[in-house]
Amino acid sequence: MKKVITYGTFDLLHQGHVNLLKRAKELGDYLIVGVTSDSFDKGRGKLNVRNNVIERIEAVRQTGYADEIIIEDYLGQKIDDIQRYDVDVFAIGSDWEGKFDYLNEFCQVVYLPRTEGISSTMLREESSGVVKIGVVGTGRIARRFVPETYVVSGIKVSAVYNPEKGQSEDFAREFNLQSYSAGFSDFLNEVDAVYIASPHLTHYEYAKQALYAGKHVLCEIPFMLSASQAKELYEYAEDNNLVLLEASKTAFCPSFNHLVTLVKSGIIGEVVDVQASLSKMVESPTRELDATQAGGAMNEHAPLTLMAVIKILGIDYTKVSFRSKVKDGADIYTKVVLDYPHATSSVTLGIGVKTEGNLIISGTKGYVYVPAPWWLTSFFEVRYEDQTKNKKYFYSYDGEGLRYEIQEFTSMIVNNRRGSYKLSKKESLAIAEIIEKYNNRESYIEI
Ligand code: C2G
Repeated sequence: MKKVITYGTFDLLHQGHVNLLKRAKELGDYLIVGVTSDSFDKGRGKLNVRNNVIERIEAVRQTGYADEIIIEDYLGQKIDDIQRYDVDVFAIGSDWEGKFDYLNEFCQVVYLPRTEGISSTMLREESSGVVKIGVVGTGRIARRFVPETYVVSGIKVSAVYNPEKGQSEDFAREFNLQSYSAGFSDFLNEVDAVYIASPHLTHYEYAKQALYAGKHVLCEIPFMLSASQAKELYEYAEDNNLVLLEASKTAFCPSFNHLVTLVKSGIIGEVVDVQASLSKMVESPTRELDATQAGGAMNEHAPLTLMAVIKILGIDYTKVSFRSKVKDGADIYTKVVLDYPHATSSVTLGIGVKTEGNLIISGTKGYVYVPAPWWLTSFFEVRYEDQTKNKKYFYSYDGEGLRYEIQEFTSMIVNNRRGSYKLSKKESLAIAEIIEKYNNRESYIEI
């Protein structure tokens, strides 16, 4: 019996896929189809796959060509499969011409003609169009954001806004965008959504204007410096069927998501303490150390660290208190203690004080250790008294890591989803509330 194997994502299964499967089947007697797992596709930068793995497997099954369907979950698996299933022919579409020649060592490799004029990407774009997003602000994070959108299908940066004409034009030239500096409403007319990466104190106004103009908003951290402003905008977005998402990048990273689900599944028992720290030294004069521009360790670093605490312990804390070391009006170091009915937590934040940048979640059975920089989580370890039970988890943290929040934002727009379980409105509001309490100097001690 001649065995053939082929692989694919088979998203929004179309005639091109059907032709390919038919041709592959004709090469032998028995066809094995490897359908990529959702995590494998994420890992190789296919971030906007519409159908989940179950739907994609079902679609392949319904073509009637597959004698057996397997899941492709890791790089290098093709070599294992070919040997394990004693495969004679590996077949794949001609868009991969030459890319799988290394499999010749294990079986015959055949590149089959690709069907022209149809692709999953085309279908995805046709079904929902491409979200045109405008960037507000031209600083470091905005500069990192634009290239990250290139790997997410279904979204395209088309315009940039900065009231400083020169800066807007430079940015526009660098990334081939439409530049706006005078009219914010002209800029809004050009786009479907905005990414706000402007100075902290401008977030609320820009977000509000964008929402009022009917645009979806992805807003950098610190999202809003007041809970009432955040609440007002979330309510407006909800009433007007718009997406408003806090760009807390780590909240959307696969590794962090997995960490949260593992902890919530009880692998370290009952969680008793979460300690998250983050320090980044900056040199004065800079906006980050300027109290009049909402600088300081708390405003800069609390959003990500509090997000981690809240994702693990929830929003129902019983008490919050703050300790800060202040220089020229801005906190260069702040420690926040957040108590819960049966647990405690702390976040330590430095901007003019250097401290560790790890995340430790302690439980009654063990603890999770995420080394610095935990917010770019690509590795963590679950540790126990009996060290033979320790387990290390590794992930790929691709690019600048902004692609995950961009993917979530795009998916919310396209799939008409207005909330994200990865960072819910309630969680985002709780973070804004704690930051506001700090800025109002509630339960605050200067050291
Ligand atoms: N295909 C085709 N004609 C099209 C579109 C796709 O013949 N118009 C073929 C592709 O060449 C591939 C298969 O259909 O052989 C599945 O395509 P995708 O779902 O896009 O999967 P792909 O990303 O090519 O994954 O490990 C996975 C494999 O490397 C292939």
